[in-house]
Amino acid sequence: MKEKVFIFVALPYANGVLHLGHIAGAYLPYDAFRRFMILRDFEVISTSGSDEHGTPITIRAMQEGLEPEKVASKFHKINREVFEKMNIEFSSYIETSSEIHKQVVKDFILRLIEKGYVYEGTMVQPFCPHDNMFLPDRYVTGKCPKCGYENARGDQCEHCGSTLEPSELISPVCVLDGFTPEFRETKHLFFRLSEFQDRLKKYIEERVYWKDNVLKYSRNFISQGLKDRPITRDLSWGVDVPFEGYENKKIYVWFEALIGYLTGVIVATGDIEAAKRLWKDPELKHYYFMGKDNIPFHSIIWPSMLLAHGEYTLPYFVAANEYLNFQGKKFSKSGGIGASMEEILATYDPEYVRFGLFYNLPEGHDADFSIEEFQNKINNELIDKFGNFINRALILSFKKGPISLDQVAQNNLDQEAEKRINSALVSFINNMNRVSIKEAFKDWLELARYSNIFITERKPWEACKRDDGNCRASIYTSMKIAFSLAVMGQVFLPVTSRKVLKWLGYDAPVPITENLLFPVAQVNGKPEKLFEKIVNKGINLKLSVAKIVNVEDHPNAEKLYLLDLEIGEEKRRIISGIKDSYTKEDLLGKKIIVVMNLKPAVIRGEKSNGMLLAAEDDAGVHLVLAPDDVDPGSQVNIGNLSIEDGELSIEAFRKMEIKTWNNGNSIIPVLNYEGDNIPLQAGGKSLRIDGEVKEGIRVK
Ligand code: B3M
Ligand code: ZN
Repeated sequence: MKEKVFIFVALPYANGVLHLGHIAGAYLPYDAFRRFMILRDFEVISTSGSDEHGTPITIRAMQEGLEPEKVASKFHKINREVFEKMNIEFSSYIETSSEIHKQVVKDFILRLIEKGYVYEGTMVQPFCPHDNMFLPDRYVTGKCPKCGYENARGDQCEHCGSTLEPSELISPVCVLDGFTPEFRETKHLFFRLSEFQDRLKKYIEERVYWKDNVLKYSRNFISQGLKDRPITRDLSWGVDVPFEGYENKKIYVWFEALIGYLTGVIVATGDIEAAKRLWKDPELKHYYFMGKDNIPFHSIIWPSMLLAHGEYTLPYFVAANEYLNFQGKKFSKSGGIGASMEEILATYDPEYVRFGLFYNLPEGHDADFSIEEFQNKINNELIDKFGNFINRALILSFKKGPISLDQVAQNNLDQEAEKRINSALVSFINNMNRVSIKEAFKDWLELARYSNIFITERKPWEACKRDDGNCRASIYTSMKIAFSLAVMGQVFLPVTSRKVLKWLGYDAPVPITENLLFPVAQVNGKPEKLFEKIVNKGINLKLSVAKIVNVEDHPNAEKLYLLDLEIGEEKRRIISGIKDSYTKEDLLGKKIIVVMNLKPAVIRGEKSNGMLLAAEDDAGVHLVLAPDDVDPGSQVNIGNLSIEDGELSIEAFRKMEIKTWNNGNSIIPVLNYEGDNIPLQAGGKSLRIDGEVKEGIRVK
């Protein structure tokens, strides 16, 4: 019988498209670990899902003018597609608004009520008299009482990670209208967290094998004393409270989302009894992956909930990564900093994205992601080192035909290579076992770098010209390195590794062991090139951010404006036919996008030196705007295409298909280039379309 493990990864809020920071912080390390455990012959049940309730969703819904369920199902679908493309897999991926989840939560909470761990109490909560509603969690912001950060949210300070109550914020304001809230008394159900102080302290003390960041945070949390926590909210979107008098309230989103792990196992196994049986087993290990702001919920709250419930074992491992920044700034779904996964996947192969993120995993400390460095790593490391070596080794072996181990007599260089393979494998396995994914990736990468050195020094092609015993040995050893890289690589680059293993004659996944047996070096079918380098193709379209500083009527044309623009140091005048949709006042100060290298034209006696980007639908014309904090004069990037010099004719410009694309968060302009939708960006953020816009409009 296989040993069973659960591997969980935090349920992402369905309020936006996941970005690289999320994927690097939690989902990719999770996926590597999941693949590793399967290849180590564990039976793995893994789960995650969309966290669809709570204020992150309702606030987003309000901003978009949509119902919360619409927002949730929209991002659930998009994020599932992101995972699918990235080959990040789950035994089950739930939605917390599903009936099954609501039922599991209800049963869980009823048991806690029955056992006396949940009680009714009153508390003061911020209330906005203007909106006539209580302001739970993210409906208030203010200064963090712990670190002084100005924009802390009512549930947590993003800056120092402290979990907060809205009443703790200094100078709180309502996010809906900026009003200062009153504080009113309201009743809520409370979870007796204080009851678990001693047991939790002992539990954390025993987790000596956890990483420093998680241990430190958890110890600190406990040392401040565990306090009872309200687990209901004055909200209309969420899981119903199974308690009389709570018809207008919902369960606190964190409290029910954590129970989502149980729902996930029930969905994966098909029934509650099976799930219970597994989870009760004292031998069962469950692992959790997440970003660092989720630590206390997993290392303290969830274990306490499980203890209160009484039927389940506690988390074995809580792993949390630090943050990945984007070109020096913090990723922000709402602030539009950093490309969303949809944008990235529209431009790059998922295996490249996986490689780039493993290379830069924010494990142990924050890391930074830049497009330029990413491209360099793909070209110089993945392709020039790994890809190139695999190619050389496989072609040599293909030409030579099968070589079995007993035919070879290895020389010193081969023996050195064998040692390298073994130590890489041992270290890789140790690191993966300790959930040190980045270290394990380094073991792999080091062997990949060495592979090139080996083949260059060993020169199988020369030995093969002489056709002595060295020829077979050198090819065999090269192939064993290739095999080992592919076996370990199964956890990082699943598609690439499968391809290589298939050429080597392995159709099924190859289990990972310290002693890899490699009886015969052979290649099935002519091996092809593994990768294509990223080349920045050139395009003759120069776009810049321009600020409108003056607007006049065209003296000879009723429908046209003359716009004076400031583009950094440069000043320009263009003519534009947007009078039906914009007044002069609307236009003044706007940061628009101008085609810089268009041949100037004279329109009804006035000279126009450029053209602005705008989209059109039934409602009229909508300007394409630059992100707010990007300065006039900044160049607009078109994916990774390099901008070539030269003047552009209007005909050539019209042939470039610029269109709009719904990226889940908003409608953005993209350039359709050789079949790919390449987002137009300034300052690392997508451009946006002004105003309320329907899907499918085209840039004018
Ligand atoms: N949805 C936090 C987040 O997306 C949260 C995790 C729930 S795991 C039970 O950052
Ligand atoms: Zn803080």
